[in-house]
Amino acid sequence: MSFDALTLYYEPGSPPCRGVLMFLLENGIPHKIQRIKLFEKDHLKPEYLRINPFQKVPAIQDADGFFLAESHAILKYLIRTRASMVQDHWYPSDPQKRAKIDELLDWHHSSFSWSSKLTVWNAVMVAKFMNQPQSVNIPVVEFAVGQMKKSLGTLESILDKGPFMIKGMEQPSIADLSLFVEIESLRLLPSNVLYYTQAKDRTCSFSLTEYPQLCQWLDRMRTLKSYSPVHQSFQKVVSMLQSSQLKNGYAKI
Ligand SMILES: N[C@@H](CCC(=O)N[C@@H](CS)C(=O)NCC(=O)O)C(=O)O
Repeated sequence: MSFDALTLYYEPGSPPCRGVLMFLLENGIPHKIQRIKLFEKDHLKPEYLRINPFQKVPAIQDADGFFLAESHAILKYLIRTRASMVQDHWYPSDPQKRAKIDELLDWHHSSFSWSSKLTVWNAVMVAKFMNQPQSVNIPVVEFAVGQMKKSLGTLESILDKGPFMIKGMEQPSIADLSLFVEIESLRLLPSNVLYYTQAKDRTCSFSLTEYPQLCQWLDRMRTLKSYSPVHQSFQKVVSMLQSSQLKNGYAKI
């Protein structure tokens, strides 16, 4: 099988898409990118549903036509099929380290990512970019922010034990990568999360500076060579939001 023909179905605003692309670039894995525009509902079109019936990005198509969705499954598939290209620290062969990575990846999707996505999607994408503040369900966003803060507190305490998320590791794993892209997207949030909604006078505060260990870890992750190329357009959006609303403050660190 020729691996050159790996296609990544990608939307730059999507954290799991950025995580998969960072992984491909970090390990020099040849790939092509096909943009899926969520705002234009490309992910609901019949030709994409054939690739990913779950109606989400990211997804990949391998050279032999094999399709796969879900970022964690994609990362592990790439590790298994391109073993010689992938540096061991991303998913070490040591079974206990690997099990701890799996544990954190599962926890991420069951406990953290839904609250983060729900918050950013409603408080920024729907309220600001789609200009539909009236359709944001405020109690749901407040609940999601509470859950998100609880998860960030858990990650903060995990980082008491070492520079990366897996104890005993001096380099990042795929669990660090997957969490990183999700947490980086929280920079889109204003310091009053409800600022763009119709409840902007209600306070629902958020700042990553409340998690100092996490801030240091984010800085460590930003030194990866794939960070800048993958986050260029994301950074433009953050800057645009910051310059239009500086007086409100941002969850910037
Ligand atoms: N657990 C999935 C999450 C995928 C996901 O939620 N993708 C979002 C973008 S970040 C999406 O495609 N949303 C479109 C929709 O739900 O309609 C993964 O890790 O790949």
